[in-house]
Amino acid sequence: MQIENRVKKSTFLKDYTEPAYWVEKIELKFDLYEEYTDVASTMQMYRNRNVADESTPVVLDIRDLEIVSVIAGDMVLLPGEYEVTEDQFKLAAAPEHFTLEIKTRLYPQQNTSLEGLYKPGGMFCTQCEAEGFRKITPFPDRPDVMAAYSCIITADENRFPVLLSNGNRVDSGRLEGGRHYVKWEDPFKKPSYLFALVAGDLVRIEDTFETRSGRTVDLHIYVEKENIHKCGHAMTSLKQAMQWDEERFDREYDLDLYQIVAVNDFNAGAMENKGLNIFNSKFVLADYKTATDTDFLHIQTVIAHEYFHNWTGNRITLKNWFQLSLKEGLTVFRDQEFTSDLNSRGVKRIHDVKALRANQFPIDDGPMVHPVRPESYIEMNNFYTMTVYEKGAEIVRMVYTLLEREGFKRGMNQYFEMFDGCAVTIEDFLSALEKGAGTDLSGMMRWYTQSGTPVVTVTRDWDDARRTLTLTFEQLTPPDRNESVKEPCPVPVLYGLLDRNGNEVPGYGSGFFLLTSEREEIEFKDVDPDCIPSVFRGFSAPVKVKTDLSEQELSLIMAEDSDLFNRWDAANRLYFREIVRIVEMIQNNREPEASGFLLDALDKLMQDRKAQKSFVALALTLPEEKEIAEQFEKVDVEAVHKAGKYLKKEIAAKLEHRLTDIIEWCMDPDPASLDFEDISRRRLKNTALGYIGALETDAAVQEIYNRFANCENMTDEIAMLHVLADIDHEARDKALIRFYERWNHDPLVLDKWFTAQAVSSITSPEAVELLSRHPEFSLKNPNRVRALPGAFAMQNQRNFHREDGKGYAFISNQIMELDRLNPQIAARLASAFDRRKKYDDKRNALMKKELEKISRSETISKNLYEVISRSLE
Ligand code: HT7
Ligand code: ZN
Repeated sequence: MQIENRVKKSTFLKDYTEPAYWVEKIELKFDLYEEYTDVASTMQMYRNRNVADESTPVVLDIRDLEIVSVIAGDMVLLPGEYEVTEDQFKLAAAPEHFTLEIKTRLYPQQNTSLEGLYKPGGMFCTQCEAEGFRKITPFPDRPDVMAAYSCIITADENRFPVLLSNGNRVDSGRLEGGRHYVKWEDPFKKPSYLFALVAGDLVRIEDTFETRSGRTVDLHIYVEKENIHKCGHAMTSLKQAMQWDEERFDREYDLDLYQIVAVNDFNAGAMENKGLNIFNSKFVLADYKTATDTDFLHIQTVIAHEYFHNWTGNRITLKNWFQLSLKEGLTVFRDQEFTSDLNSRGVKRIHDVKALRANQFPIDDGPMVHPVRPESYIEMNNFYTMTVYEKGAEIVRMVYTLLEREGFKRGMNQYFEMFDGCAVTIEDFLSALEKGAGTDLSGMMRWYTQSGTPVVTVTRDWDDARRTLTLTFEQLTPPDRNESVKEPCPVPVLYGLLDRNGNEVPGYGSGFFLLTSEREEIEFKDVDPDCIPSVFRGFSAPVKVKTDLSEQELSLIMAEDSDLFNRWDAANRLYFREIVRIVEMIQNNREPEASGFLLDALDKLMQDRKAQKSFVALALTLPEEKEIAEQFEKVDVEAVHKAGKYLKKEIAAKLEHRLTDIIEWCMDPDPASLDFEDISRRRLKNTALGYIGALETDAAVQEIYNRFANCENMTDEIAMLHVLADIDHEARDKALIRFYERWNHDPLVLDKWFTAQAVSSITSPEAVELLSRHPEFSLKNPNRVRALPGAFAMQNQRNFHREDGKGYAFISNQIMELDRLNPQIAARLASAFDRRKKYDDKRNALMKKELEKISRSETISKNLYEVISRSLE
């Protein structure tokens, strides 16, 4: 590759040093115009005596900045008196305390990267995490520099009546020429990544929250006029989160105003800027006609997540970006707990683990493998991963298991007390927890520093004479690019023991032990030889578990275990075994046949009227092709597809009467209700209808189409559309046309239309390419990218990996075009090639060819370079 050094430069944790100059205070002034924006920044700076003296230069970060003027102290500097390189602004030296005033001119209208200040549609907004503030003004753009901010915004009063920034609104007024201004002051010091500005013609819904100390907080959610009726659920979720954080974590909100703004063009889900959260509109806007139950639940989670950051992230922030999981892993743990407390704990756990296994485990087995606390990065934005977020949350969960609820609470209170207002490390976090809880957590740090998923193998030995069952646990983490030899991690194991009827063996109901070395044993004395261990209940550690349980034993756990997670896990393991078996039959040109034990287990499950309906829906859901692929050393794409399709159809054919009963059992939930029982009814009914659709008979298709045409909410409508989109029948086109005509005015629903086609096993690369030329498709909108090429590459196993490589070629062209507009999103899409080694030589070579083509691009961004070069390693 002929790549400039800028693109290849890594930042290392081991090189961390304190900043040479601190910023006490920064006053910002933004003059927003149609063609450009002028920014004036006045910083009160002082030297950090720990690391700097009078000869130490002042070095500020910059990116794509036009510097207009510089005043240091009261001296106007000429361009030769300061130095500007591609990524730095430098003054040769500075006094101990000084004022630095820098003016820049920005062009937000042209900023398609959606980082820094940009102009989506008719509004202005910012995204500064991780390193976007340097695209606004020169600054030590690092999380350990915490400053007091004030911000004056001026703009045309008619076009931008709403002008927002962090903190409190302290002044406003009219200016000449139809312009106006608003001044904001944030009383809390913060790092630059939490700065935010919004300007636009927006409307808001208002509410208040009374904190437990009796303060009234104003809550404002801003959206575009046409969406004003879709904010109610977001507001309810915000109030629930505020209440919950007081109750579970003793955390009260600190400002008098909490603002949320929804924008359509946004790289991620949302951003926790102090007092002014900016959200992807997908995680704010919902009504039951246009959003699914899953959308509603996601909104609740994301609103809570950003709110919880106010304490875990904003008030206590990061010493450097390597510590990202300190705020993200911890805040994901908090939002998971919130959702579990509000809905169903067992069901939430299953959803979270399913996502971790499907998306994080493969990262650990791929080229981007990294520890939860990475050692180096080229582009920080590439490290906002499932590993940092979800595996990070699993580590916090293990700590929670070790300390138990009360110990964990004491530990967290200690953390808040010790580090409020500071920028800290993961070590600081663990030591505060240890101190508060009075429990040794040494060893847990290894989970943060060592990459990879440990594999724990559990084997049984029965001693007849002693009537003793011995379980041996052995852990091994495969070597990877980060370490060739891995050390054992502390692995908490929650377990129980079932008798032959599936009842809990008394005395072993809620067992716990901590596996700390490579191999350890536990004994169950005086038990029957046919008792069955149920290990890693609730998925007590983020490991791959191998057991020697038979199909019959798994079926018993699936039917009877008191632990909902292990019931689901047993079902999932049965599916995997069955599909692997069917794949082998197909490969050996044998007629596939489903096993009696699986059909019996499902027959029983479908009749279980005591079970929670959402659980039954999850336990009836076959693993996706992408998940099945992970079971193989080398994937046979077509055989996996055929096996999955065969099994679904066979279950439907053999158990059709049970499915019909289930549909009956789940009848008539209120279409607008978000009550968990109603949501569960819809989930289970739609899962059962998915099986009916798999029969693919005219009668079945007709039934699905009729239901589709008469749906009363988006949950049912989109579920039926997905079923139809996967069937090669005239009803498919009819349904897609109908849906498009009905919903093309609503961007978030239109995304669903693109996705329903992108993930369908009968959407060819040619068809998806055609969709990418649809007038409503645009690479400029990240939601649309995720909805079409993103969904195709990540969720359409069969067609993305079509043997002729056309799927790969389509995605690589999209990546290259996208990289010129939005490198963050391009790099995300490029991770579709990360599982290359799982595929046969021909597909592997075709993927490699595309990666090489991308790598030859002269203008490649560092985001994309990092992902592609790792993939090619
Ligand atoms: N802390 C935020 C992470 C983030 C982000 C958000 C929007 C756009 C780009 C972004 N890069 C990183 C969101 C969160 O985890 O809460
Ligand atoms: Zn977060």
